[in-house]
Amino acid sequence: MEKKHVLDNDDELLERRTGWDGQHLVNYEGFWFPEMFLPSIRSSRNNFVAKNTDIILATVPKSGTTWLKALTFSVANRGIYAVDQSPLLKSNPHKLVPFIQEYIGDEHDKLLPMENVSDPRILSSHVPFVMLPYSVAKSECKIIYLCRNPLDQFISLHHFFASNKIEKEAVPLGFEESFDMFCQGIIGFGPFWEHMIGYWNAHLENPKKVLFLKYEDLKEDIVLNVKKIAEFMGCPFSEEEVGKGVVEEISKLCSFGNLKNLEVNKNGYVMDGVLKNNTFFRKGEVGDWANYLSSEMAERMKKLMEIKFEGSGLTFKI
Ligand code: PAP
Repeated sequence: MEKKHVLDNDDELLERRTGWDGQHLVNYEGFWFPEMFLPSIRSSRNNFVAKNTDIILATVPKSGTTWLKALTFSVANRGIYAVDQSPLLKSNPHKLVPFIQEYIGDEHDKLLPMENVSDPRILSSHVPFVMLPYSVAKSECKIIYLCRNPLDQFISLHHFFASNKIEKEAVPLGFEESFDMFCQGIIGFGPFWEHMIGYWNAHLENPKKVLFLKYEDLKEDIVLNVKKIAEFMGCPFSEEEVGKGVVEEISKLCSFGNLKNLEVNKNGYVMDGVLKNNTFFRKGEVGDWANYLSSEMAERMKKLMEIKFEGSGLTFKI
């Protein structure tokens, strides 16, 4: 993918690797980032000014970002758009809730105008907790974090990279080598365990600031979780809304089956024409990993999770 790299001189010293799909990764403050995004991530870290009313969606890639964007957008705007008039019917959720770096990037980025975003602003990011814009910690804005069991996350990533071919000329590594890199934590925004534990600890420290959600829980009971999200966002559903079935309507609007089958999501691209809309809607299931990973690979991951999450209290339904 073509994008100007604007790195400082000292950045020459940073450790670099080629990701399994050919993307250039760079290690910055202990995390791996796609090199093309690092300048804008650092720029937004310094320059983004959070408002107290902002809602920041933070996710490990492929853990349900698109779903969370659709849900929070619908919850926040339910007084403005009836479900059958929702902008989600005409726009991919990533268009409605862009990443912070799409507004505040580096000087070479084509930026979206921040002044057009109405309050409460819903913005998103894949960066680890420690790399969030500095103003986020200083303001009263809230963070909704969503993650997913790493086995399914890996399978989802694997398909996403194969379908999008972000580095057109690269020959991707094989499945087992890719899995090995993932287990070593060498993946954009990884290691996944550091990413999850960073937000998990932030949530434990201040649950009013950071809501911690898991994809598997949303799949198990979306209505309960949509209510939880609305409460956390400061706009709980009234008894009247609950009685009218608004929570169920929003859940259905944002469901995998509904979004996947919309014309807008079957066609077109996001992120400057690089990522196909339809690649954000593949299977949407828990446990698809069992169709791809050998029992040895699954065992390796389960052991890794045991070690990395030990004592944290963080567990996943797989
Ligand atoms: P991103 O982080 O690059 O934006 P993200 O949306 O987190 O991607 O991940 C896509 C995954 O969420 C896909 O999972 P799969 O590969 O295992 O199928 C996609 O199918 C799933 N997904 C997208 N929308 C929904 C939804 N509305 N409900 C449930 N799962 C969804």
